[in-house]
Amino acid sequence: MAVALAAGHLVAGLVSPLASPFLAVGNTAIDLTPHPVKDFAIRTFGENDKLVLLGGMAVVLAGLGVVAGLLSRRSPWPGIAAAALLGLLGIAAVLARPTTTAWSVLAPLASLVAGVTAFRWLWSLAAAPAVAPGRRRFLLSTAAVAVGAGVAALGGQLLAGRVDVEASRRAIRLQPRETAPEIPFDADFAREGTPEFITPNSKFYRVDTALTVPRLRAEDWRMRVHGMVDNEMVLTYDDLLRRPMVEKTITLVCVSNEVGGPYISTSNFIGVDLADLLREAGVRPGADQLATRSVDGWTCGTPVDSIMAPGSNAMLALGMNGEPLPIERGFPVRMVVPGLYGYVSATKWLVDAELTTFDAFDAYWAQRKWGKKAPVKTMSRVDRPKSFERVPAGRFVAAGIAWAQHTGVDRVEVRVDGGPWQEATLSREVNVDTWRMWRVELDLKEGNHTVECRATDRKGYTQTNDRAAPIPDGATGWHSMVFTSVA
Ligand SMILES: Nc1nc2c(c(=O)[nH]1)N[C@H]1C(S)=C(S)[C@@H](COP(=O)(O)O)O[C@H]1N2
Ligand SMILES: [Mo]
Repeated sequence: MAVALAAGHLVAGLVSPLASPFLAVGNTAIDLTPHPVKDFAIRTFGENDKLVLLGGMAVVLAGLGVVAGLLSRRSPWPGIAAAALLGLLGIAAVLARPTTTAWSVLAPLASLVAGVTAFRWLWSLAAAPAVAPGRRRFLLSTAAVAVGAGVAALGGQLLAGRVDVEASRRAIRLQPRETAPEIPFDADFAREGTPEFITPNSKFYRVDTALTVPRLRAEDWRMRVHGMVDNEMVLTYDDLLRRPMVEKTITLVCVSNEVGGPYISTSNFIGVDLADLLREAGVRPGADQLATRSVDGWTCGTPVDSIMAPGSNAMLALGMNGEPLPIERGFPVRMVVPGLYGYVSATKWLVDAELTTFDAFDAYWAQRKWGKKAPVKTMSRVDRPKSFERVPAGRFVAAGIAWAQHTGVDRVEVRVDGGPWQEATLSREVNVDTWRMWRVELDLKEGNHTVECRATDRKGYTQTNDRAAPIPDGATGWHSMVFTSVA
């Protein structure tokens, strides 16, 4: 089993890292996992969900290896059949990946051949008369094969990492012509429990389907703008650097965020105006969807309207908080469109943009029955008190965040134990595309309490308390927190 996986990983390192059968099976598993399981994995393992998946696969494969070995005590055929079947599964997984190239199939083929050959050879040694020299020879050969597999796997890993993305990233200097306005000191209530206004890059939430982070150098980056356009374009990273560079403070939200969830962060994004670029390409009438594709094959569909509207602030982002995009954030280039959830707007490792229609094409999550269009819903969250926190009775300051992206938060109200709504104080607004913090002074009697909040946006819409799940197009409901006041 180890030899098969390692041989495939090594050949994939040479021809195309994502063709590694182990990774291809993992990526296919991610694509096929039903929502509840995916949500459970994200909730339970957070950013370690991918490591857990790979580890789980390794355990299952090792178990299959043990079973195949036990079944092969009299005849080698069960083991050979198992190696061949798993090899075929690897080939199928690699062929089904959207990133497959002509050479990709060599990697799972290497797995199949190496797996069957190694098994047959070791089996013939094991089947030799059970005398001491034969036994020793078998054990030594098995150890040698295991070491060889380790070396091959490591080699594949090194080959896959030979693209020096870190150096490419370090060499880049981004100088926005127009920088984002300074964040005022009263834009957050961090001392009272809200997040800091700008999320440090290392603390920004992360959500994507990429089992391994794509490694793409800025020098090698190309993006084709095509489909329903008058002038097809192929852009390089230098082409983008030559365009007017802007910096904008924008909040990003994930549709998978449950009421009260953590998948929201804010950054100073540096990049070029996306609407200008599409105007140059000349969008043909009728093209209502911008279908974008990541180098790892993930796709995204964005309403063209949302990008072209005056003041949309849609951009191709090259940087975050003064530095080039971190690699897991989509280096070298990602998309950002305020007002839309990330899965319909924020393509990372962006390499292709096609103007098309919503009728003609369904992107990754639309194929899985999520909303095709998904504007961010007006929301608020309690950050203090924390769940089941014990706080002193009497005067207490509750605090949290609210967002009504691209519209603006007008008001946040808070109530305790179903009592009267009390208007919270809002932090200074930075712009309508970012979150806003709230705080409110409460007078609490000793005992258990529930605090709830609800936001009203500038269109006059007040958050509904009707509970909706994140799927298909964003959760609704008031966030509430149960806590205790003690003397
Ligand atoms: N290539 C790629 N881009 C992607 C995704 C993905 O799975 N693959 N996920 C999207 C989703 S669902 C969200 S919420 C945002 C999250 O961006 P972040 O990880 O930088 O916070 O990226 C979007 N861009
Ligand atoms: Mo998301």
